[in-house]
Amino acid sequence: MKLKSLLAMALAGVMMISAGCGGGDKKQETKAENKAPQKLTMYWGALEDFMVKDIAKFEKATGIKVEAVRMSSGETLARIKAEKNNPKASLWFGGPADGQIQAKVDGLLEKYVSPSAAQIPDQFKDKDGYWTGVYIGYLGFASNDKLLKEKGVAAPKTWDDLLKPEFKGQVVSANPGSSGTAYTMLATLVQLKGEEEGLKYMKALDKQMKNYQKSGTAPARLAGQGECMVGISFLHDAIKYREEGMKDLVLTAPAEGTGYEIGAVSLIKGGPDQEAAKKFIDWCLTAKAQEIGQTVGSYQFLPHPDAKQPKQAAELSSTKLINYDFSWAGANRSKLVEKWNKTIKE
Ligand code: S7P
Repeated sequence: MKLKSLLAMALAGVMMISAGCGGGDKKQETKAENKAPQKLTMYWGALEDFMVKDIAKFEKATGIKVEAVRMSSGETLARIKAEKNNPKASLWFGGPADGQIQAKVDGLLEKYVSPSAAQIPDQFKDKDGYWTGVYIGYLGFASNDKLLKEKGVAAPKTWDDLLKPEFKGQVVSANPGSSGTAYTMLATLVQLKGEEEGLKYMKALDKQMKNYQKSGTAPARLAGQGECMVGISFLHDAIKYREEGMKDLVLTAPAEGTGYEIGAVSLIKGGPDQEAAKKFIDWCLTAKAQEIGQTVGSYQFLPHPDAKQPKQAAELSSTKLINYDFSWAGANRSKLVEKWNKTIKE
């Protein structure tokens, strides 16, 4: 009996010691984890200077270290698809919501209803909570006034004006497969004219093209540099380039109505650092964070009712917009791009 109780006591002692040791290690581990700076990897769809400024502010506010890669919408969508089983990034910021809606439909996003999203009006966020709007941009024509004057032609005022002989070989757009901007154009024309007529129009427009760019900001820049007469881009980008010195840029928007983007933010399914990603979403939806873009020339309208709208965008406020159907445009992105590719090759 004596031996038995001694053994029992000794065993209990060993158990206490090992429990004590384990607890100590855990405490140390937790301490180490708390000390390690949180990090976040994101894919970014807006301009680089906006990315650098936004991230610097977020890092300063939270101490979270951010790594970001700037890509066009089609590239981001393809990357997230390819990484589906081993996601490398947790967050997708910017670029027209269409890309993120396609990602939602393809099961690549995680629902996240940020407390900050309560402030964002319903028309600028997903009813199911998969994406939320961070800015709004209008599509249009950025023309080079000097080139127009040399040829004695007026800046285009309708979509059909782009098909005039004087613009042959003088129009630049991005490719709807890679670019969110160019996809907004494709989806706009299909919504305005119906699928058959819309694709017919795109085929006729293809004959007017000087070339297709990867990113939708390039056409406005190329028009500003005198490389083409007309670039199809979001108009806030043309305002930025004009302000940066491309004084020959003139802005027009199609009279029959134009499409627009809701630049969105969303959480990538299964990505690392989900907590940090949620913190970024909470932060970027605040009025103060939404105002950062305009400090570096990103003049999109802002969905937060308390955010100060960029005064540079005021010249766009009379633009006639179509009733752009984001759910349709997003869910049909891949299919429509395929049809466009087939149409222009025929
Ligand atoms: O940040 C300017 C901006 O126009 O860039 C995005 C634009 O679609 C470029 O991306 P793509 O290369 O995919 O076309 C817009 O979201 C944004 O307003």
